[in-house]
Amino acid sequence: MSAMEALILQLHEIGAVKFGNFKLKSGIFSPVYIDLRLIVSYPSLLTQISQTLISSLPPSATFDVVCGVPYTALPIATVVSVSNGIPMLMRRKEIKDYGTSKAIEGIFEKDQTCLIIEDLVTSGASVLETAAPLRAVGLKVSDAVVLIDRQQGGRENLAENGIKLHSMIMLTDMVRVLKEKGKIEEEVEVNLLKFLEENRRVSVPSVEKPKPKPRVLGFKERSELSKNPTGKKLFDIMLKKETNLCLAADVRTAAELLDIADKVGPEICLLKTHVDILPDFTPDFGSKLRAIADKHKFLIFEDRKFADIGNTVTMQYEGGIFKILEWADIVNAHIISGPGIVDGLKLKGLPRGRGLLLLAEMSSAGNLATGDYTAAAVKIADAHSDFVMGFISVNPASWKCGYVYPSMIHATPGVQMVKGGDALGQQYNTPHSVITERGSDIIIVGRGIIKAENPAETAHEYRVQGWNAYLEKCSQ
Ligand code: 5BU
Repeated sequence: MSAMEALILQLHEIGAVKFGNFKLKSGIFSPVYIDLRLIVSYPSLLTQISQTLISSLPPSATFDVVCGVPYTALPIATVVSVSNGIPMLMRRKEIKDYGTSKAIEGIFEKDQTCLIIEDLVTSGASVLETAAPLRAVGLKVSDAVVLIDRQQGGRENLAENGIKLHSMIMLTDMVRVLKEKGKIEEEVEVNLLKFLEENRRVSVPSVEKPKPKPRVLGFKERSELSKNPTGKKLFDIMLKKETNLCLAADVRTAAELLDIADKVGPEICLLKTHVDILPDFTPDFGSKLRAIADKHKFLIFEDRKFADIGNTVTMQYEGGIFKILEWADIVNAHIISGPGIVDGLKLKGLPRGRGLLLLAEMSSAGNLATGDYTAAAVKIADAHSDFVMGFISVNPASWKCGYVYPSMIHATPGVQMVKGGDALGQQYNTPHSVITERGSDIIIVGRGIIKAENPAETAHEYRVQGWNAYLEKCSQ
């Protein structure tokens, strides 16, 4: 008797393979049900499976680490790891919204290859769910090994995603062996072969494989699409520094602002100011902040929220005490006064290569920047894409124009580690939800960082969360 036949008989004996009429996760009814969760109760069987899995792989399947698909394959992967001396990784099914919020636990290096281990494959959806976060953190996934292949399209679905499936036991082999050994009647075998014939390909359920959505472009491709020099620069900085964090530096004094800018500088792509809140502002503030920005390679965004007619804003932008045009790479504007405001700011800003963010949405409760107002902001941005580099937005994924608006940058205020709000109407979402579900690019964080005991450390945590969420979005 071959090792494979012995294994099939043992699986049948412990009741891991049952025949009848069962509803599967994919919704179809099946004459066979396989429950491999039982194998944890049979240590010698678990060892045997884990050893045979690895020895059944062709030499072409090389890898540095293994990762089991949670949960049933976790013990199999653990035994494979221990008995073959191969390091293992674990994928979290639920990503925490706090702490390090890692999707993948364990130590690895970028570009290492990870073998996925699975107990049973039908459509391949579970393997794909595990491959996505592995790929998002820079690992290569080219092979998956499975104990039992139900032969219902998993192999093809995985191949389409660049993963070669290696199966230890095919369902048809299993049924043949059980019939030969007198464990099942001929009728059961015929019934099962008919079922397989009718269900050759179970598609990956729509949750795992959404309807063709526009592909999420990365910052590199989007930098090429941006028509504004500061927009391009910001995309490039984000990519190079691997950060999509903007610090809202709402501190009490200019001295404090310069201090925190220097400390948090390495973690951010952008520093947002409200220069009119600083009691100790002096004319050299701009040049001092610029020097820090150049040192740490971040851009400066004065959150001035211009709102007047074109002629007035030209003067507000360039003149007064603050001379914002001199030192701020980016400013923002409401569109309440119509497109003339963009023309006015552009007159001064574009010759200096500056960029403008339009307030398409706001984070505060009950604000009026919704629906048609948001759509009007998008229209104005389109008509001035040489100067408008993006939007202040809260949920661009919900915009009718489509959430992939690749040349524009979407920056979102109202971000903290925990969803909630303050006593004056501010509303907070988490970095992960802002970047993935809400389709934004940059998280703007103020009090979440500046009120922390160690702002630089906390900024680092926000940065990791924001950047991992971006990588996750790109890998989908
Ligand atoms: P917070 O401390 O993270 O709540 O600070 C948010 C910052 O973003 C603060 O400077 C606001 O002025 C700014 N902001 C905002 O919160 N909501 C908006 O819609 C816009 C700006 Br626009």
